[in-house]
Amino acid sequence: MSTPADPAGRPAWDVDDDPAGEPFGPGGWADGTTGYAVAGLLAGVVGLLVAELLDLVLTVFGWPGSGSAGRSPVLAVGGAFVDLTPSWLKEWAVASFGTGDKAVLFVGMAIVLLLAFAAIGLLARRRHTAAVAGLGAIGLLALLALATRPGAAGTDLFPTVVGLAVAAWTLSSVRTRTAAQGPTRRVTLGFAGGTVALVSLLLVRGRGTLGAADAVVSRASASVPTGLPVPASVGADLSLPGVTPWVVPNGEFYRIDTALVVPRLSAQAWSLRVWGEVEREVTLTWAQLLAQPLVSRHVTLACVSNEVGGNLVGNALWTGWPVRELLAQAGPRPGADMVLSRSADGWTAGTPLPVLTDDRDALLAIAMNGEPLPFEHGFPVRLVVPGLYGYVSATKWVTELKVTRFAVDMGYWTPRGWSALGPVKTASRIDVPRSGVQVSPGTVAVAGVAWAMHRGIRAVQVRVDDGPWADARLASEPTVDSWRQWVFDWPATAGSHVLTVRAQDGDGQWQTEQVARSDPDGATGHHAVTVRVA
Ligand SMILES: Nc1nc2c(c(=O)[nH]1)N[C@H]1C(S)=C(S)[C@@H](COP(=O)(O)O)O[C@H]1N2
Ligand SMILES: [Mo]
Repeated sequence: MSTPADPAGRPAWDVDDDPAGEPFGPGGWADGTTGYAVAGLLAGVVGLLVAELLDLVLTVFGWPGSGSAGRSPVLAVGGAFVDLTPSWLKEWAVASFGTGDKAVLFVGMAIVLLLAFAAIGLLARRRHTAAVAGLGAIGLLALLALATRPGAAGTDLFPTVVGLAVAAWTLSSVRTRTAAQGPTRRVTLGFAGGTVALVSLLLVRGRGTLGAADAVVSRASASVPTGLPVPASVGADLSLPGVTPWVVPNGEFYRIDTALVVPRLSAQAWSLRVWGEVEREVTLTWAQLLAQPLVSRHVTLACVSNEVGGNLVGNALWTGWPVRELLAQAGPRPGADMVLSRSADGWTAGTPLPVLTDDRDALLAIAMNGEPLPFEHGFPVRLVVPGLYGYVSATKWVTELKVTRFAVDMGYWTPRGWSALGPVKTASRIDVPRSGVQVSPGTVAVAGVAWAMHRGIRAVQVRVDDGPWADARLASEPTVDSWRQWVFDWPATAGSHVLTVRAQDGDGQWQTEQVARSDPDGATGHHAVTVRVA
């Protein structure tokens, strides 16, 4: 391969047809190419920094943006990307990164943006207008994302417009200076400093505490009513080492949502509007909710994206008010068959009306394991509905219940390739021994959890290799709305063995061995682990 080169040995794409304008000699870190790339990076980063800083300053001074991403161009583009993600990509992201999927999204966005800024800088070397147009295109995308966030207002665009102007100005002035004198040391330092400042700013914003001091105070001072009867759970936890505890502590509970920044609402400012096909619209405030007769219930939440053997499932003690009482006050009209619940950040779930009004105690929950809901899990109020996957029921930061019909409305995930109805499928999981480990011959406790929320678990069986199914011993089942622990004493013999588990629900149905992926309505198949006995 031969690259046409000029006398200085530069590749063709780097040859300046106007040598008088070439500021740098060939080679060295600060040759023309690097200098212009860094100029583009500086312009982009400074523009973003200005926009994000403006948003933050306005928020801290009590004027938060109105859209779900506030006025942050980074969060708006990230949020739009999440909303536009096809279900296979979402599946892959959740399967590969779990709750870390958001960090991966931001790192990916950063790489794409930095490459684009560098390319714009290189473009600026020859064609300044094209470079500015490139900046404009990126800015336009950000503005589009901002304008289409749920709840967005025109004023949300202001910081990004300012940032865009600053980016264009920076690019022009740095370019002129680069052409005149060449040294890019200050520019590089400026870019490095700007990047550090931008990342710190986004981290602070991402934690969501700045500008939400009232929410933090509100949660810290929110007290869960004491003296409520805690439902009995004797014998539900076998306390076997390595088995997920029957009640999962808040800090270990799985988290799944589309929120790039956890919404931080103040309970005092919160209200829930019930409207749509109802006799009377009702608005419930925090104080009114606390004055209701609250109950505590153990309920297991499961994510439809959970793979066979996966851990996007957990059991907690939820305290709240049965939502059927609130719906009864509003009076659903005949013909209504769905409640579209909406969160403060515009996410929605479509839940069958009968599931919310029957005797199963679907809750407007205010507490999780005796504490006010953690922000990540929906403070101040969320829905918890026994028997349904979270994506059709468990709305966190809930602010609205629209009584409607499946024929009229759809929850967030339905147009994205997920089923409108999401009853939990019967499943079982082996927690110990873990797949791939080595155990000693003799009696080995094979144990785990099984779940079929609101139907309950009647039996669990374990199979060794191709042997017969054998009954596992079941822990007690304080409620059919929670998962159930099980243990099987396995007389392990030397060699490599495959252990498989299956569960039967309270209706007598065995979980299917048919392998299905999680979209559109939940994964199926038997969980199996391979262990070596030696
Ligand atoms: N506001 C809001 N609520 C939401 C979601 C969301 O994206 N936004 N995701 C749902 C999904 S898919 C699941 S599985 C559960 C998870 O609840 P957790 O994060 O408290 O475990 O929340 C549900 N509630
Ligand atoms: Mo989910």
